[in-house]
Amino acid sequence: MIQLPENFESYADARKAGFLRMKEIKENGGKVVGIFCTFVPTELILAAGASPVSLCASSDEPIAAAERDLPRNLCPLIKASYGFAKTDTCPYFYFSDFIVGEATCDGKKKMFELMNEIKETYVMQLPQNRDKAAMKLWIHEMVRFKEKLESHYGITITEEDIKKAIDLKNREREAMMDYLSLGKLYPAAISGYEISSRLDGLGFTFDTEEKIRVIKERTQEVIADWEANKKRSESSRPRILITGCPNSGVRDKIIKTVEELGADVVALECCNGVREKIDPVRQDLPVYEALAEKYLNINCSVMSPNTSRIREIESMIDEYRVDGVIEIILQACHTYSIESHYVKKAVMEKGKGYLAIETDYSQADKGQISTRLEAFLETLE
Ligand code: BJ8
Repeated sequence: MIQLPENFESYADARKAGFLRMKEIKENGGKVVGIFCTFVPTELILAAGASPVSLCASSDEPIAAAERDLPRNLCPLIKASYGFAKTDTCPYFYFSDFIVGEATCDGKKKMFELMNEIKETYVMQLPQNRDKAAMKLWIHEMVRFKEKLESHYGITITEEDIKKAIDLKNREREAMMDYLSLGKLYPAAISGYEISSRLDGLGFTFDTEEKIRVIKERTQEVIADWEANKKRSESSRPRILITGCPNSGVRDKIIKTVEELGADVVALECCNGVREKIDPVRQDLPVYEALAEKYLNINCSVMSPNTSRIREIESMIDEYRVDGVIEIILQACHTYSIESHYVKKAVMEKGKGYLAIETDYSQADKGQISTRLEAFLETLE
């Protein structure tokens, strides 16, 4: 019999529903692996017959509890993720069989040591550049993670299982890229707020085929609507690219406000945008090599150097007809904060507007951010 947390009765209805849904999945034999980052090769989790679920937290609710163990001056994503684990208030953490972390930034890496005291947290040792030695290590980490899944579940994962999972995930990426590419349409066909919320929400749908179906259906709907209405207007709304740290916890404060102030968020160079989805896993290479190559090429600022991210932003500015770039930096995120130097330089050289916003998950700076966004958008008109 699977138990609910002790303080379950005190939870709000939506959270109770999340717990009950997960409990049912587990009671029906579902396997769930909690993940934090796009560097985790979800193909291997699927090949083990399990479902990956993202635990990257976006609420400030558990931060006070986290700050009893972690420094206050730390990224809110790390504090919130740990806080949910510590307070047993996230159904996905609670019901995960184990957690997979990865050695990305220092804060996350060290937080995983503390998290491991709450629930088993397996850490993949991500190399931080893309040379031959890094590739060799990362291939080894792919095999080691496959072996971890095998020993945890007492199963054997075959290359055939992995190939099938690669095919499935590539189809999911293609569907999501088509959806994200709606931002290339002019005038804008869809709100960036919708794109980013929908993609985050789909992280909690465990059936990948269902995810693909839902996202394709919405893409077709948006195209049909745009075709029917496009002659309506030449849009004068500035077109914005969002880049930087994961934005789920600050989406309302920034992306929604930008759109309410009269601009269109058309491009998302971030982890709930194109960053992980842009490259498929090659199907003409041995599976571990193919997975290692794909995941090592993710343009996260923890990689050094990370010039491919800057090149990607430059080409997205052209493809999505972008007027201005807004970079989101979560408080105390050193890697994105330092890399913003190169982002700003590249954007300015293309003659576009650039604004960096450093923030956390609180609402304290909401008014100030809104004023800065308004002033920035005026410069783009
Ligand atoms: S692939 S962006 S999800 S590491 S946790 S680096 S914000 S200080 S989240 Fe990330 Fe993976 Fe990269 Fe994406 Fe900064 Fe905070 Fe670290 Fe962060």
